[in-house]
Amino acid sequence: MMKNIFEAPFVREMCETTANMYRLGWDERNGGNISYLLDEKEVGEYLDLTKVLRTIPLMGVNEEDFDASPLEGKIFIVTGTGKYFKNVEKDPETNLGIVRIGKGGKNIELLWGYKGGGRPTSEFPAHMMSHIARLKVDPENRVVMHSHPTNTLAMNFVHDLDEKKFTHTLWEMCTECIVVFPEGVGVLPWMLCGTSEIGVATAKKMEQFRLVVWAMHGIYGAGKTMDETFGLIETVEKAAQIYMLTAHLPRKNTIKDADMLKLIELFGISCRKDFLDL
Ligand code: 2HA
Ligand code: ZN
Repeated sequence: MMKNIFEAPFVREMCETTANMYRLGWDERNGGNISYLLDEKEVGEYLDLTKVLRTIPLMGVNEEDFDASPLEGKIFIVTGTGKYFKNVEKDPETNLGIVRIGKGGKNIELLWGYKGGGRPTSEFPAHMMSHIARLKVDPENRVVMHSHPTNTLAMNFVHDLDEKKFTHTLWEMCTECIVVFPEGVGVLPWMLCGTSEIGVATAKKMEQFRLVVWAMHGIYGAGKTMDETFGLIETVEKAAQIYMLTAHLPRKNTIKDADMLKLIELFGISCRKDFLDL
């Protein structure tokens, strides 16, 4: 007896996370996308893995510059292209899909979802390349998340986009920022989204960072769990909010770099020391 896929923890997590992100105002219309690497054995409790509903080519992507073969056979649950985060919870089968990367990484096999002819997010190349990059650094990485958080975006328009300066300002805005993302935040200039080019650039940053800002577009996060990944973006967004609430006001107090270093020592972790001014 197969278990009910609508009750699968990974489907529930996708529903809850997209609903939270929508309610926070981060994912208007079809903005944002999530991909989540699943455990084959666990998925097998809910779906017959020999039953492929549809084979979907890796659309809009030049075969020579997007090689998904390192992910061959891996199964992901992914938000659908053109679908709204607002609607995932009430209709996961239309708005989400469970896909397996096909032979040679040339296509994907739909195992569940995308009811009515959907397909994975237009940012699928950036997601898959980010998974490949993160798995090399952290074999336990499972989640890649893209979103348009309001204050993070606002900050892109008024703050220097230099990685060190951008990270430093975020670290200064909340005491725990440096502990949550000690490696800092990668920043890409404005680039055309949905392309392999932005996927390659994002994945390159993902070798160093779990967070990558797409200037004047949004942010990418990666992590072992949905909570870790959401928490990373949430913490950046909180810091950006405090920055946007205070940037135009005279600054009377600040968290000093020497104090940030004390935090790093207290938590026994290492950080991008070259992002501090000591
Ligand atoms: O999926 O956010 O970057 C819609 C987007 C594209
Ligand atoms: Zn986007």
